[in-house]
Amino acid sequence: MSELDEQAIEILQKNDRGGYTVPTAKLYPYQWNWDSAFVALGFLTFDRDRAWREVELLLEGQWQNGMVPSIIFRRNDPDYFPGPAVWRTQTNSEVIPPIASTGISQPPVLASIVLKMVSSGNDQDLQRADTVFADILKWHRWYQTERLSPVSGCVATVHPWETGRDNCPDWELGLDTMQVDPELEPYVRQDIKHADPEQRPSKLQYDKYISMVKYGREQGWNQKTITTDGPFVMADPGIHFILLRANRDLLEIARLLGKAEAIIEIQRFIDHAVEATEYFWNDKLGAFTARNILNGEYSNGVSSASALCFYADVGSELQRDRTLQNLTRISKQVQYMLPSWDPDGTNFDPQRYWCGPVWPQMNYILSSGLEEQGHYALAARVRQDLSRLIEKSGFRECFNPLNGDGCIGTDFSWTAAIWLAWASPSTQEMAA
Ligand code: 9WN
Repeated sequence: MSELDEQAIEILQKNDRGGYTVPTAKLYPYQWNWDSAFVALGFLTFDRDRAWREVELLLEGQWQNGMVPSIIFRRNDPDYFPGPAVWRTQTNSEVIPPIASTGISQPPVLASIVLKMVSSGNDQDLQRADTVFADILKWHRWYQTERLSPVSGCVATVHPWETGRDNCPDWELGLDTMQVDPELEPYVRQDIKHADPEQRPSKLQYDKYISMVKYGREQGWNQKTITTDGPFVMADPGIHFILLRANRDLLEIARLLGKAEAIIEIQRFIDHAVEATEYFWNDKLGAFTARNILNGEYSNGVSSASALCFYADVGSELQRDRTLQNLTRISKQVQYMLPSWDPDGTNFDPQRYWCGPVWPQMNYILSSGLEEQGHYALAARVRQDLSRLIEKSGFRECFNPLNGDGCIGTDFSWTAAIWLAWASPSTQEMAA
């Protein structure tokens, strides 16, 4: 075990709050949805029981309607804004979350992580998967019943924070067609006290994010209304591809568990998503990109979510070829793959949140997809670049793709987890 492996374990242990893990102290002091899923993979390398606890505690926050929220506020922490008092999700008697939480979800990578936990484990892991299976299926069903946009035929997102790629230039399309609520109460941001403001979203972006929260609150977090009438309704290739892959993986779990009815239902979700993939195809750019569902407009840049078609195993041969051409072009412009935003796109900024930096979990899923589809050289580059970044700059939240500097959060849980489960040379040696 290397020194970095030991450090990664220490970070996970230090960020453990008793069964769930915070992404990093101070900046993100609660349990985040897709962070926890990746974190479980890290724990899996040295404490399987603890890995399962992470998954189980995340699902403790699931709403009655099936949604698994993006953040679970187990206790109020004044270090974070917007906290439970702003989201106020526990006031509506129709949804009543079991624990205070946000009113939006995050990329549903959980089923794919659970399949990894099962396929690397034994009967006990399968039994544990059985206890969470129904909840995960209920979450995937929620996308079909409450979040399907009749206009686009695909799952819609109603807040940039739901995509996990918070202020990627993709979302400017949707932010441009909405107004800041004129009655927005004054608020104090906490994030810029803990991170460099130059690397975080702007004041106008934040005003719009909080306006969306205000709108959701005023709708009593009725997800159907927010999806059909809300101020921000976009299609995210990230959520689309991750959900499609998660459904494929959930289908595999259903087969292992012999769940006949679920198999039929999940296959329907998959067929529907494969068809809806066309909505994202941006022929001008030769890539799958985000779209504003409210006016059909396409994003003007390739993002780190665009190439997840390989991870989801979807798209025609031509679409995949053109996507690969884009990836190859981008790989020549940066020292470290994969930037979260196209260096040729407007608003590329190698240091600012989701406008350029490399994110560890994105490298992991992108590289897995490329490798599964036989694009070994590119897959290896994406993995090795992340290893080099962590070796150079430590367990940061994300990294500058041009010079490898670490950005924003430090001692970051998913960076530590992805290192242990995938990017560490010792893990690679063991797999060989
Ligand atoms: C809002 C915790 C989360 C990640 C997201 C990342 C960032 C929060 C923020 O941090 O989002 O959810 O305040 O910017 O964009 O992907 O899950 O690590």
